[in-house]
Amino acid sequence: MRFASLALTTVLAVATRASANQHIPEDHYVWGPGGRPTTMKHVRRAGKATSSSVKTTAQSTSSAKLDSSSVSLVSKGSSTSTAVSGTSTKVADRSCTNGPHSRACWGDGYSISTDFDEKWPTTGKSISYTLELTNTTCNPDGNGERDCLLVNNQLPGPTIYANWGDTVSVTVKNSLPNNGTSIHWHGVRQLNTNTQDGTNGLTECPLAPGDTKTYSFTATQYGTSWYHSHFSSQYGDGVFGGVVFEGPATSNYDLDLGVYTIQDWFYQTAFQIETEATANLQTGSAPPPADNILLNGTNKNAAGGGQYGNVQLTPGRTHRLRLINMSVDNAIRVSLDGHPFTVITSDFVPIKPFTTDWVLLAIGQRYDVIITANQTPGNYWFRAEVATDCASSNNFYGRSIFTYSGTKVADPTTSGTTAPNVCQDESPLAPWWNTTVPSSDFFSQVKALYVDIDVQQVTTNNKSIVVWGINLTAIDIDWEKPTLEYVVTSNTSYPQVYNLIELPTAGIWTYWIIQEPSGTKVPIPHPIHLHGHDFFILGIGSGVFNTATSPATLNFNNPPRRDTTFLPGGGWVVLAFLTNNPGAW
Ligand SMILES: [Cu+2]
Repeated sequence: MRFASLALTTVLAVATRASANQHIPEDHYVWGPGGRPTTMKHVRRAGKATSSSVKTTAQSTSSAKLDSSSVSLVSKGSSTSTAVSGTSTKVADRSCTNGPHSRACWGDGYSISTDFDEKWPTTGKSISYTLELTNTTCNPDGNGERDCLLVNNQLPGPTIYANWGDTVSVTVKNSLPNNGTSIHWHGVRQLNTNTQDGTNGLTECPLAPGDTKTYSFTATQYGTSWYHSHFSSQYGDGVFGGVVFEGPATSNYDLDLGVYTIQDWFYQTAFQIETEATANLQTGSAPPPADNILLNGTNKNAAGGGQYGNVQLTPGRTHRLRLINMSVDNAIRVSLDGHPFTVITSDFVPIKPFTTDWVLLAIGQRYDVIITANQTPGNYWFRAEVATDCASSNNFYGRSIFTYSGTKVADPTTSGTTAPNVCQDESPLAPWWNTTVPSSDFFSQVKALYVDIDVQQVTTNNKSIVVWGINLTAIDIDWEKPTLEYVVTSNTSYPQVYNLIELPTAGIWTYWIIQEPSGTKVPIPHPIHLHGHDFFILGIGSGVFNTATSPATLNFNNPPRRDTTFLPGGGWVVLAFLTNNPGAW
């Protein structure tokens, strides 16, 4: 699957001084500046290869599915975050309370101008939810019942709501008879709560059938996100839902329409599709296309069955809609006929608003948009189109109906605008907070990470596995011994297959050139996501990052900030983040 949590980094062992020419030192390339090695490496977990080949096979295969493009990031030491500089025109004071005409305010001294890296409300409130996972069937688009793994018997699962600064406490009961699980809270910073991140193999063992765990963490940021199973391909069968942390906003609006989930949908289970995708990739062909796109869990199917979802707009009012792409394998573009979007967030980051007809969402990305109901009252198509320019494929398309209240719901006759076809993040994504990322340490701190898809010769099951590698290596973790266990027991003998990159120094800026190597088998864009931190996107480009000329093109002055971005197919993206949250990410 193309979506898997990323983490970056490498061993920052030597503080190499920048050369006079400000070139990137060669030792900062994990595999050397000449590009990728001829074969990817896969190292067996010590002590298991000979003792039980059957067990080793099973573990290699399953953990490759689980985290095929993950690597562990460990940052040790106390959190001593370096404050980033910020400016804002909205001043927080106690009389600044949130309302339709003062969304920049929040209350009690907090507002859109609060530096949420440093400070958030202490509400003293704990919000509790219980999520039960069951193995059942579902039929969201009328094509027929199929096996589904659902949260509280809903697709998508229930939305978690909390206020900025609340403690969120979610009890997860695994009533799946045949699956382990863990729930990851995508984009949630988990400041000093790494154990609550919900990543099998990194921060916890899978929750066995019948087991229950209560996750607890603080909403230090606000906006829109989602939770999903982090166990193998499981979330593709329905184990996900929205997350809303209420807080201030960079634009006013009257009504909040809540989360609007966008997802690809397959008529086979995620596990069947993964097997098929692996077989296809072994022969150099593409993964199977999805069968449909669901909007808030529904759509008609290609044969005309099923139902369109409906959203009611209040004439003359402005509406906030929280877009989330929860797909397994598809980047998706959306628009609403006759109603441009005013975009106010990139993931959990408030941005300077801009207006656009179409929004492209990589898997895991969120954009909150404002829609003004200022057209002739009636029915309007909401369109969700698979982004073929991102190498995504789907046999159908997403449609739902937005209706002005007072109008009878009917199939619209509206037409849309032509969708763009450039597979990259929306722009301009200017964070509301002006942040200057220091450039002085770039040449001494930057590292390159090669990310690519490949077939690894792990042949104990008579097949090779297909992986997304970071440093061209897939993570292969012993579920009984998550990375975090090594950290908390100060055991530094990490197996090489844990693909771990150590960041031993807290409070420093680190810089990462993520490169899909030239000569890649399949030059396709890939979502890049980091846990426990937002990253700043200093630049993107096609082809190979040129260490002599590309650095000058990077933007350190209020660059886009978020937790999920696109790595262009056959190209590069340069990210920066501060080591201010200890843990294994
Ligand atoms: Cu995440």
